[in-house]
Amino acid sequence: EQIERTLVIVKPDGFRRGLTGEVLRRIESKGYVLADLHITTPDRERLARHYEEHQGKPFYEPLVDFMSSGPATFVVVEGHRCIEGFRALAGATDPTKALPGTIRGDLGRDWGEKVQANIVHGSDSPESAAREISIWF
Ligand code: YYY
Ligand code: MG
Repeated sequence: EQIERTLVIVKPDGFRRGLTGEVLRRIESKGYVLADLHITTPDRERLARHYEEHQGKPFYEPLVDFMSSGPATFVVVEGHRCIEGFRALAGATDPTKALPGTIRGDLGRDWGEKVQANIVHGSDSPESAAREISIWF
């Protein structure tokens, strides 16, 4: 059986709120491995490639503004079925709707802003994971 790799980002809101360690703790407690990691303020050029599927949507510009607003932690996570597994840990995109027990449900909320500041990103498929890891690593 093949070990998957997924790209996790602890977004600038998570970094500012001091939640990076808490997110990494949850990933490790689940049994996944932190294979690589770095902290950087994401540049708009790489964000445009990362979020290319969302270009033209109403939340796209606020999303890129938010994501480039400060440091974020980029993590390659490894483990069997970790792509689906991390999405389950993260919870629903809208932190108000995300179930308690998930990262977004336990740690996130709506801040009345245009963009959903939802603490984490996780790749949604093996193809996205490979593409996103190649952008940031
Ligand atoms: O994969 P995931 O992060 O759960 O959601 P996507 O639909 O890929 O959207 C990416 C990113 O865009 C989301 O994490 C927050 C933001 N966003 C938003 O601000 N408002 C929306 N209606 C949808 C997405
Ligand atoms: Mg997505």
